[in-house]
Amino acid sequence: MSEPYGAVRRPLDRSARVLVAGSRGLVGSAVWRHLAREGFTDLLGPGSSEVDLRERGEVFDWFAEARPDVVVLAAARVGGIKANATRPADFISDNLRIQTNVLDAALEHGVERLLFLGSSCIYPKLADQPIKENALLTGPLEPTNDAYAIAKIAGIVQVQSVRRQHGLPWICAMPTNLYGPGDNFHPEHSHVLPSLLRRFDAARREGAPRVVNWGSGAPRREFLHVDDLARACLHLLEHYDADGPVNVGTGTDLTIREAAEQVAEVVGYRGTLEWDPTQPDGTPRKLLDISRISALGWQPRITLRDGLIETYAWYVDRLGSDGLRL
Ligand code: GFB
Repeated sequence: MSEPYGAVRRPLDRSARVLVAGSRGLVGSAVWRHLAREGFTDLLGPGSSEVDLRERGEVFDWFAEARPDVVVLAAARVGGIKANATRPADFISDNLRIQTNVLDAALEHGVERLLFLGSSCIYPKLADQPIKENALLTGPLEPTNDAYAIAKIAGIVQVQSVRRQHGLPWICAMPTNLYGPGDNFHPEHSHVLPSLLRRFDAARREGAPRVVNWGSGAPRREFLHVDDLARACLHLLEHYDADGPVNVGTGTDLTIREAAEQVAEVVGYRGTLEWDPTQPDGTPRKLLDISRISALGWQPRITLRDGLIETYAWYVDRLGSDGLRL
């Protein structure tokens, strides 16, 4: 049998100095927890008060001092459909600057191993489903997040260019829609699952008879728990070395309406779910083909239901009993 595309066995030294860029965010904090659990002893994750990754000089000074061996580039300006649609200039500018600075500094300081994290929104709006990695740059993007997607595509091409020009084994992973403990629960700017957890929790506490969600409820989405992504990140760093990005997802999706029903059940909200068609639906479907990473030996482990229960518990714990502090 032929080897899977890009397959290698290249374990990372547990004493390697690893920069987790974006270590305070949803993805970075999960990657940090996973690496610590796996025995990594020299993790670095400067916060934005230490290094503003948008500032080139600060990033280069930090690299000169810290000299990491490995970089996981999980830092990004992220948000849900409305944040992307209303602040595209911030999304393209911040993300281009963050990733260009970190990738350039990593190159200048000879970082051997690097993983860049993109997003499933890099693929064309109407790509064939499930979406294979080779769908990249084959059609127009979803307009609600084209600025973010273009920045992420630029990051992929920069990593590929470094591979080609400098021969470094840097790689890219493309996660599907993520959720989990540590997510942003802002009512307007967050992604759909934290938004719904917060809205249904408030409605249950207030005894509201109905909640109104955005859009038609018909779009389909795939949701991956961020701890599953964190395992995938280390797995790819140790088992993958090729030019093409690698999708990371669950391989199954559901409608937003079905997702909302699951959230209502987890929260214990028994009122009516209504839909506001004046709000954007975004892309109709975004299901990743995960055969590339599956062939490398990674599978998701956390079901949506278990993940929602855990994320809701984290939210309630974080907020205390009044549910109003975020
Ligand atoms: O998670 P979400 O904001 O991002 O929205 P996208 C997913 C779907 O849920 C859309 C619907 O069809 C929304 O209209 N939805 C229903 C809601 N109620 C709500 C709500 O209260 N809040 C939110 N946020 N959505 C993002 C991209 O797209 O996905 C980013 O904008 C990124 O670039 C991210 O790629 C993973 O899946 O539509």
